[in-house]
Amino acid sequence: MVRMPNTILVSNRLPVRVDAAGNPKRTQGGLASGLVGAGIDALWVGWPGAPAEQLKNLDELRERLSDLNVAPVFLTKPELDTYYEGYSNATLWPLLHSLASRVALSQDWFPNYQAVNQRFAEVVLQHAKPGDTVWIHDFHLFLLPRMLREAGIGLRIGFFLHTPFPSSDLFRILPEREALLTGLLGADVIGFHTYGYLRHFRSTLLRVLGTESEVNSVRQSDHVAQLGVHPIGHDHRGFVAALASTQFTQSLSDHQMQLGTRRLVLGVERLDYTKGIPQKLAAIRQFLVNHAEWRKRVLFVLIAVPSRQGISEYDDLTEEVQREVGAINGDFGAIGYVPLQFLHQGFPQTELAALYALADICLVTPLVDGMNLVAKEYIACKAVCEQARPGVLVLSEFAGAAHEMSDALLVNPHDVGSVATAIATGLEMPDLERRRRTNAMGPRLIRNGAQAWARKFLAALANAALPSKAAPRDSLVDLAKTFANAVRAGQRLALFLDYDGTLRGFTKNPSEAVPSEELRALLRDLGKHELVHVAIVSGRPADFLEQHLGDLGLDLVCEHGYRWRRIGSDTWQSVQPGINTDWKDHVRPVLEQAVDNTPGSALEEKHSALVWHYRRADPEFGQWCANNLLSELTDVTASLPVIVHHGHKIVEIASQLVSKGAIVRRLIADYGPAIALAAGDDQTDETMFALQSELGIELHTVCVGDGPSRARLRSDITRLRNFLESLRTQLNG
Ligand code: GDG
Repeated sequence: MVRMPNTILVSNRLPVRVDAAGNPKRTQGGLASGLVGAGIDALWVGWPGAPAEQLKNLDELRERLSDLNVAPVFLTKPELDTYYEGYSNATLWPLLHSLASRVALSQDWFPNYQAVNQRFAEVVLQHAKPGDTVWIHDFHLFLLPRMLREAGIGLRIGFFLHTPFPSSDLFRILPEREALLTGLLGADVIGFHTYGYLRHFRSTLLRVLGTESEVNSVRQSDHVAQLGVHPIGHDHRGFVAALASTQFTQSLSDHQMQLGTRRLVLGVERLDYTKGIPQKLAAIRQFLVNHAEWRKRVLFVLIAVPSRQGISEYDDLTEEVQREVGAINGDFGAIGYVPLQFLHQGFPQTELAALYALADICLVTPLVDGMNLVAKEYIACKAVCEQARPGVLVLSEFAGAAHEMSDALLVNPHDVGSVATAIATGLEMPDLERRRRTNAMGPRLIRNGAQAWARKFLAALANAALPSKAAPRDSLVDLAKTFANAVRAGQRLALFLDYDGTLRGFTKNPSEAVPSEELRALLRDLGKHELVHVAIVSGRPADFLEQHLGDLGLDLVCEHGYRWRRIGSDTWQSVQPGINTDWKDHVRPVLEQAVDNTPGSALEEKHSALVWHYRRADPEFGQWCANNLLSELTDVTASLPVIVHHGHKIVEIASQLVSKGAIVRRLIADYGPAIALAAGDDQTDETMFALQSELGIELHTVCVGDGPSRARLRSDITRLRNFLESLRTQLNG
């Protein structure tokens, strides 16, 4: 086994159970054996399954657990009531499964959810070293990735969600939606079972946080979170071992004898409302009504492992199910024939394997399910077990597994009639056809078991860039020193600064994005130095720049270089007098149409440009309308002297002769600096950046943001501001 002491797994529950006498026993869940089978010897951090009040001598227990490579997070009864039963199970679980009517909200739960996530972070950090890999599992710990990142020790952080991720409209119900998403985005890799869940997650980021993402990544100021589809597999090695055991052989022959010539339809699940057990019973009832010929010839065995007992919703469900099971047996049973056995208990894996091997049908009909491993185990068992009878899987379309198992009989579990028909189809299906379906799915499932899943996820995490322990070296910090030295040596310095997205962040309403007093003072101080020239080179109209920056003693350039107002003058002049703007009459109607079609969008008219703003529109619809508009403008502007520019939530049509680059070239000729800097965030700033190879001065170019750019340096608004502040300090010092 490869020893990898630097991997830490974190999940709500540990793969050990502490019994009443305080003795820890390893449990063999799919996840645990998947990870062991993949050769990963990891420390496991989690809750040991009993409230701290019931456990004696916690220090000693911690010691004993460390022998099993396990680090416990002890939780008290009040913490479990709020963090676990409350926020995790009563709020997040139904919400993530899109069962909005079951979502319970209480303001009392989230504070402890946060506090317990913090406790998990503390335990992880007690064991983690820089460079270690931490793999976090499931929705109980949505806040943990960010907490670990903020600890700043340079961990590789992975997160895997075992449930579905719902549509943004549902996720938005949560009062704490921003905190949860921000917490999760602290991870380097975030994994989902299906592409559909990933798509929902991306659209939720956009709608809740306004964060745009790529198909497989989310850029943030401090790191990039990779998004991946990593469908979990079943623990194949565990099943093969069970199939080779004597207990299996014994169970198989016992059950075979009990069944006789009768056919077996099997269901295996936790007793949870997501699993659709009442609907399954309704389908069984309908089948028995519609297919009297099968009565007495088929036996239904439903294994429902007790889950979350003591919670009224689950207890009510158990009662409802037991009542209907009794009713079905009463209605369709006969002397010596009980059609339906409902077993509210767990069984050893060998027993389960024997039932899989014998079952003619496995009925997996959750209303919604992240993946569903029973479906995979059943087919894998049919594929590898020589004694197995051929069988067919009836599978809900709403289980993640349906994406990988198209040779099952796929059903809508809400459509009781169609499930009843699928049971009949499955029972009547020829063995040859059952084997064909198993062979079509089995080999792929076997290759992609839990071990392969863990290996692939950890490989994706290993490829994620390792954050450095120290804060990232900021080349702009060095540049401030270089600039200050040059000025001290008597050289002239010029700063060409875009405004929106460069000096100031965007707001929903552009008129609110005004400079703070600190920013104004900073620009004033820099511009005051006799060897330093500062020009604000913006796309804004003249009156905005005049109003907010006009008293600072700076050169102001508006509308991307259409007009300027030089230091010491109070009038605006056209940079290139006589630019023709007759083209506006052709373009304006197209933009007016876009405003009508896109609620929340608006048209802005500048002297040299027309701008369609869609920052306040629905983000996805706005993007879609912008794409339509751009394709329409391609035709409309083909013969006009304009440039069409798609910027941050804007589409701008501007005169071709106007450019920031052209005006910066003139200002440089005028100032005569030895050294200069141009900073900007969008496509219009690229014309400034293009000058870096053209002019005979040292021009440093800074792109504020992540998009493609020819600028040599990257920054964000805060770091650029820090750079300017550091320059001011050094110039004054
Ligand atoms: C969550 C997600 C996702 C069941 N009864 C017995 C028993 N089992 C085993 C099965 C299977 C496992 O429990 C159940 O896994 P599922 O995937 O079906 O469902 P959840 O428990 O809801 O799991 C789910 C999963 O996480 C993994 O990401 O697929 O969507 O909800 O392995 O065999 N095992 C034994 N006796 C039983 O009586 N020994």
